[in-house]
Formats: sequence, structure tokens, C-alpha cells
Amino acid sequence: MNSLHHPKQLRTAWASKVIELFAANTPNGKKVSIMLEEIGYDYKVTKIDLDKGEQFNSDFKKLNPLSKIPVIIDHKKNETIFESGAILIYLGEISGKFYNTDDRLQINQWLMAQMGYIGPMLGQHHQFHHYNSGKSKFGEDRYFKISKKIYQQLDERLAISKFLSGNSYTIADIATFPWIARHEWHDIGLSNFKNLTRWYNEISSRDAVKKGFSFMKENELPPKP
Ligand SMILES: N[C@@H](CCC(=O)N[C@@H](CS)C(=O)NCC(=O)O)C(=O)O
Repeated sequence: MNSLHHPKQLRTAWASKVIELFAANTPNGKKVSIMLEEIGYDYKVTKIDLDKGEQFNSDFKKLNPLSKIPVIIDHKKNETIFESGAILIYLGEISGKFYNTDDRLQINQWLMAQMGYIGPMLGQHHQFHHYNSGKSKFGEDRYFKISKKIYQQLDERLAISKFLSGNSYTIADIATFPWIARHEWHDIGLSNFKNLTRWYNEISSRDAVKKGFSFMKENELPPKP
């Protein structure tokens, strides 16, 4: 991380960028870059190299005591926010976009479902199936089964609703999309889930999503179902 004590010349280069995003190229990082693109905010990205353990550096721990990305600093308001769901809510509130006051009960439910269930379970599936296959049959079977169930449940929801929380695209979709975009790792077959695929393709085609998705790797696109 190189951003907490910037040399003067660097500071002026991004001083006009109000939001600073500390992230890595992961689904949780992409949620925030996609949201920042969607609301059209100017932002600066500071990469935290998780493989090198930069999340445990004392400077970063001051921003997030839990040592996890993403974190944002809103330099204009002098606010530091960690936890991707809290960041999306904050950006939704200050921009007035994708977090409609009338729909908040529905949006909050689907956002919390992503934060407490969909993300953590698919994350465990990544650990057992993608990164460490062969090490624990119990872990592999358990999270494969739960991940398939999540695909099924999202497909059923999207059979009766255009987006997760209703008719509008919201921060609940923005939070969930980058996790489904790891479908190639999941080996579940996204294309077998018609409604989830329709939702995924529609979100993938948004310009802001394409831009936010490639925030750390030029031309990286959401993989096709
Ligand atoms: N609930 C947190 C989860 C954040 C999280 O797990 N971030 C991962 C990368 S996607 C991380 O920083 N891992 C580094 C570590 O745990 O050491 C959020 O949504 O912001």
C-alpha cells in the first residue's frame, strides 16, 4: 500500500479524486469499483496486495481493524468506511442512486443475504473446490452443494422478479453480481439457470459494470455463461 503517506507530487495528482478505494481484484473489491462507475464518481484505486499480506500492515489496519478489503476514504467528508455492504449503502445514500428509499426493506434483505450467505458460502466453495481441491472431501461436498442451492434459489427469485430486490437494479444486484461472475470456478453451469443467466447477461452488458470489472486488469470482462 502506498497511499497513506503520499509524497507531495502524488498527492496533487489525485487530490481531485474524492473517493479513494483500497482493494484487490476480488468480488468484494469489484462490488465497489462497479458502484463507483455506476454513480459516475471520480475515484482513485490503491491496490492492497493480499498475497503479500499488505492487509495486515499497521497503516491499513487503521482503516479497517479487520484487515480486509475493500475500504474507501471519502476525502471530502473525511470518512473511512470498511465492509463492502456498508460502503454500497454509503455510496447509495450520498449519490441518491441504486438505493431507492421506497424499496430499502427489499434491498436491505437481498444485500444482507449476499453479505451473510451468498458471498461467504461461494467464498468457501472457492477455497475447497478451486484452490484446495483434494484436501477435504467433506468441505468440497458441503460447499458445492450449498453453492448449487444458491444458484437454484437465485434462479427462482429471478423467475418472479427482474432484479433481486424488485423491478430496479440496485446495490443488492451490484453486491451479488461479481460473485456469480466467478461462475467458471464454481463448475455448476450458469447457463443451466435460465433466469439467473438472463440477469447476469443484462448486468454484464452495462458499460459501468464493464468498466468497474476491469478496474485492476485492463480489458477484463465478466466471463460469458
Ligand atoms: N465482509 C467483508 C469481507 C471482505 C473480505 O473477505 N475481503 C477479502 C478479499 S475478497 C480479504 O481482504 N481477505 C484478506 C484476508 O482475509 O486476509 C466485506 O464484504 O467487505
